Amino acid sequence: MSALAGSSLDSLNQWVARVAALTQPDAVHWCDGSDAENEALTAAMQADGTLIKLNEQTHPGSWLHRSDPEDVARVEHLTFVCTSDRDDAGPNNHWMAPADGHAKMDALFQGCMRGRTMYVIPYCMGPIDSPLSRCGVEITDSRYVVANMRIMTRMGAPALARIEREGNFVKGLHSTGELDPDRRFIMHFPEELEIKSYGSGYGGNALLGKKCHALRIASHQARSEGWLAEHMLILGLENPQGETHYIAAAFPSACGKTNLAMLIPPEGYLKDGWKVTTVGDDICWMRPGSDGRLYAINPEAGFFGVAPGTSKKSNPNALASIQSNTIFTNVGLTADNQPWWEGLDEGEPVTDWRGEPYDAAKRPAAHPNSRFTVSARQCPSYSQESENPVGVPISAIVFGGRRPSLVPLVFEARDWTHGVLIGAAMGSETTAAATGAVGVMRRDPMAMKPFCGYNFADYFSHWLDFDNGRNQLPKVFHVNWFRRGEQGDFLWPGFGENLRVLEWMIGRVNGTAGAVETPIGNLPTASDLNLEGVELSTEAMEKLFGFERAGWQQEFASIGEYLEEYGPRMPQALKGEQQRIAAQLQE
Ligand code: GTP
Ligand code: SPV
Ligand code: MN
Repeated sequence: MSALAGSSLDSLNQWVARVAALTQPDAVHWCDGSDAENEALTAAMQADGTLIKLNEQTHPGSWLHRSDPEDVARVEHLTFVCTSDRDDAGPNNHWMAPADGHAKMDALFQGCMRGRTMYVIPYCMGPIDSPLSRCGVEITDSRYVVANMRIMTRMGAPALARIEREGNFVKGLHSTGELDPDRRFIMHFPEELEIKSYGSGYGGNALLGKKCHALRIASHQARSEGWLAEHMLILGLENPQGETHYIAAAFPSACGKTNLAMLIPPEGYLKDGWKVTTVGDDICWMRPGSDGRLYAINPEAGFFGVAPGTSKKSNPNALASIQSNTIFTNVGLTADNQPWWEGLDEGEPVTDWRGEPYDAAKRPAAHPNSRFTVSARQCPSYSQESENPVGVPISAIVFGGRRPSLVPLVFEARDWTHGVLIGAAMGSETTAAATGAVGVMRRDPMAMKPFCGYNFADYFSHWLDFDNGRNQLPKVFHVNWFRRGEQGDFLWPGFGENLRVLEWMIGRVNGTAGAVETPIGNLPTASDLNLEGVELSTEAMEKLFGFERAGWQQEFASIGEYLEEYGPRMPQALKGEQQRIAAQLQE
């Protein structure tokens, strides 16, 4: 495909020309998203070792990519939001003045594509014909990025046509550069709808449609346009009466979104006719419809999922999805070239993710943040509603994190303001999805700590504003699949069994399920949930369904301190809610 002429594409053509002049590639290729293009790119990557062919009998059309060992996760300490006013980025972001950010990045990009081809990738986040969707163009010198963007977004000619019609799009410039961690930055310019990413070829650092566009830039845009861009899965839950409720859930990175989105109900539920369908597993854009309900789309077209822990037992739908046409990044290999990771439950690794002979004493076979990239359509639970330009109406919003202590299995917010506080107060243990220590507790409001493109105080205000008397807002819940016992074991079986909790939520939405009021919200008793066939110890029952007043007093003091860190910009309604609950906890 060549650059199209036409007035609305002038800005695109001019930008591409400017970038080419700066980066000096040998060639410029406009991606059309065709099969022929993908085959040519894949062949070139096989030839230069970027992709390793997997066993064609067991995994047709699938590939292994090994990234640089120093480039295996998002880099939050090198991620910046560049707004004219520092306070607009907020204490939740690293900030640089836009002019300084551009200067820093342009110096890195200077001549960086010499000897390489520059790829221009037009893409659409969301169904091509949806008013909720937004377009972008990523320029990159990485063929691996092109191949992943082709799976993760609606990439190529139809997106370019929409950009031509609409005129505006997000500009993303990416180069793998030297892969030097000291020359690596992920820079966002939300006021200019622009992203510049240098020095990493990995996931959220490099596939700019994902976290950079669909969360950091989009959240900023959503605030001014009256919608929400969230780090949430979207699932459809169909009950035996054939009624479907859609649920959106925000869990931090590597805390269970993909798994919940693809849930297969336990035996008894299956027999009764319960069914879960998958609309999205990572990102959700939603906006009130004319009836006041929130309608959500998944801006993505594929899954960039965590490989370790994925098995027939834990997530059969994910495993079925990745039997063909999948790119695996940083997994191990079996003797007959099948992909392998910890928790797979079958096969034996012989080669680890760095390409060395597997030695359990040295390192795991798969990197803990190894991933699969696959089209959403390959998932057995894929929902046709993923293509609905209107989106799906959301009945419940769920927040959750990895909380080894204190936080019970599930509780319900009393109202929207309380729900926003529950989201704002979220905490979770860090995971391998970002570089840095793993297992450290931190506040991760609405699972957006690494992804909110503006000041959290303004973000919470924006959330509160949806309660305007006209909207029919979803019920809000908090879950914790990760509560541990004295022995350090998980007390709740999780995975498919999480359906029991979803059933209770829908019961609350329909007014049929019971709960007990406590200062932190409405908790089910063990008998409000269907626990038939689940073995829970006495300790598990107490910790999953109990309310620990003394611990919550401390937790609320800490939440109060956290809200204060944002100063006067933090909405009074949220601080008032925190104070009201803190006072009740003292009674
Ligand atoms: P990102 O793609 O990084 O945003 O992650 P995610 O939120 O989609 O997390 P994912 O579903 O991939 O799960 C991450 C890890 O948590 C995997 O190792 C899972 O096996 C594990 N996990 C998911 N659900 C559960 C659960 O219900 N219980 C327990 N104990 N572990 C779970
Ligand atoms: C996450 O870290 O939340 C992910 C993976 O979904 S990445 O694309 O690297 O952001
Ligand atoms: Mn994610």
